[in-house]
Amino acid sequence: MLPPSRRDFVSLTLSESGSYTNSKQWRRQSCWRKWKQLSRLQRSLILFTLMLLLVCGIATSPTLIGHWRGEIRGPPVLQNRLQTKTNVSGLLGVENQGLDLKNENKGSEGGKPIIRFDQMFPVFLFLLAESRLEAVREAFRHAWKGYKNFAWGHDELKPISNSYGEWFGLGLTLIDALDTMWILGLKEEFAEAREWVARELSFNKNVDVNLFESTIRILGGLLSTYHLTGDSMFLEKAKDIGSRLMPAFNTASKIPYSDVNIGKGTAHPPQWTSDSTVAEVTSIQLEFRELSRLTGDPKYKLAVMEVMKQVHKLDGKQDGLVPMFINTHNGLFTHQGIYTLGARADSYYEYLLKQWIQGGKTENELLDDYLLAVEGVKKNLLKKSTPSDLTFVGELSHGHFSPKMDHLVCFLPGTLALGAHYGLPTDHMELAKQLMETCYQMYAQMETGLSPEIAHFNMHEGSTQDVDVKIADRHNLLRPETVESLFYMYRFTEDKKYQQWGWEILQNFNKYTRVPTGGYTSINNVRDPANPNPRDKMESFFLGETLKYFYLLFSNDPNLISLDKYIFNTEAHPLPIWPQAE
Ligand code: DMJ
Repeated sequence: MLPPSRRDFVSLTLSESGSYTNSKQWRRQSCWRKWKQLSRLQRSLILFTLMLLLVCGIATSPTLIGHWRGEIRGPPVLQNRLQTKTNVSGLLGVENQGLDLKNENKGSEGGKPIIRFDQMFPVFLFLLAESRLEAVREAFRHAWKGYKNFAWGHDELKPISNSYGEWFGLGLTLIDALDTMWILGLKEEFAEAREWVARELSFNKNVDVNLFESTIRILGGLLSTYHLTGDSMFLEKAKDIGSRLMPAFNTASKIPYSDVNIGKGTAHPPQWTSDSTVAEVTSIQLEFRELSRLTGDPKYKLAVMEVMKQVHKLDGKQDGLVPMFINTHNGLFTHQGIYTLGARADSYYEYLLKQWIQGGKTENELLDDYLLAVEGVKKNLLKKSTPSDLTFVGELSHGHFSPKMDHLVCFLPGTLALGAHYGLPTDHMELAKQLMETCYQMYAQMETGLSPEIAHFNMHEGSTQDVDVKIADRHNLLRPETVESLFYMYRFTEDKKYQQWGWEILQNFNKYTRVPTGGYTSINNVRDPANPNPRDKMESFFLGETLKYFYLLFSNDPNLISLDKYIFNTEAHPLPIWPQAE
């Protein structure tokens, strides 16, 4: 599908038709013109290959190898990278090939110099990382091109029809993408988007917005961009949307309604119910707590912490696992008996841990609820698949176990790893590693190499494949959760296999979801590489989250949004961890 997109990556033709003049000068000009016509990624890949050849050439040159022996010299940044701990053999797949990677035999043997692989590979890894980072920047620019040309200032790009879709009418993709551009170093794109926010973005609109979605994408995006840039314009916008969302909390129970009219200052539940979703009302806390800290006005924090207090005390949990709905009139759980780590419950668990970290690890109720829930997952939802023994997280429905796992659940390995980094039990990290493998297999076992929205795991003896996908679940929405977890796993383990898995996934996004005229699209069928069937929608989280996490995954710099200084909200917007004193 979308074959022309490959042109952006591979079509490099330097041969000329015979009808032109043959002079050397013309050929030089022609080559130069061709070179200028290439995309940055193409140029980087060519340069990368040439450098690699050069490095290999030096490595195998007996005269040069002597000079090379001892230490590799280079700019400080390169020297730093060279010290990075690496698992080179895993990355290159050269185990058992007899290469002396550690090269215990330094110096020469019988007069012949020995190749210093331990010194050569770091150079290779540095170049590899740089080319992957550039590939993410290129993917972002391509997505941005579509948004800019066909959807500028609107919520979402429809890349197949070259048009746009509105949800809230607030430039959702542009706001979600602001801090990604900043982190990727895309200065021009960022400056243009900043101008739009400053001049065009107005929240004084008669429009209903979903409290959760606008909090995590808009409020979260503006707050994180304010922190990264120090530009107070973003803080002013954040205050504006934050205060306009507050009417949602005017309910009998203080459990907020799902929808707010930010122009009129009114709020209401969805038309068909007076319930709100548990994940939604418990995943707005990082943002509102931060808004209180920045403004000095406690009303935001008080409103969201009241929700946490009530949910903490509520009956109806099973071993720390929460139902999916909560009533805004009486504040009780409804539709009890179904427990999942997927849609409608997922980020409740994520925000328990993240609030505890944000607040300086002092709010014990949050930690207790998180630890209890992890035990609840282990006891009720964890099983192994057949034939590969993959550990997966299923669902419980009125006591009956279902081997169904949403792609959304793939946030969990990253969250477990984050908790272990902050001193929680080491078996959380072990579980994170197992679940990470499973989430990767949800991609690798599909014909397109892209995960479906929902997988069903086989548990019966004699199964030949671990993952089954129902026809209605075969879509892929460009979701971030697996890439997000790969990022955490790589940061904490430095195991290169996680970067390699992410690289495979990025290539498959490029192969099956990239649209030649600009943008990436959701697809309907991850099992049919011949016809993945595009959906004509690029979700804002593809730019806000997926591409950002790819970039952070491929970076070897742990200080690029340090996990000791920032906590990511559930839309991948980094917010500061509060100084201990507060
Ligand atoms: C995003 O809006 C957030 O990550 C949310 O927590 C879950 N859904 C999407 C991405 O899948």
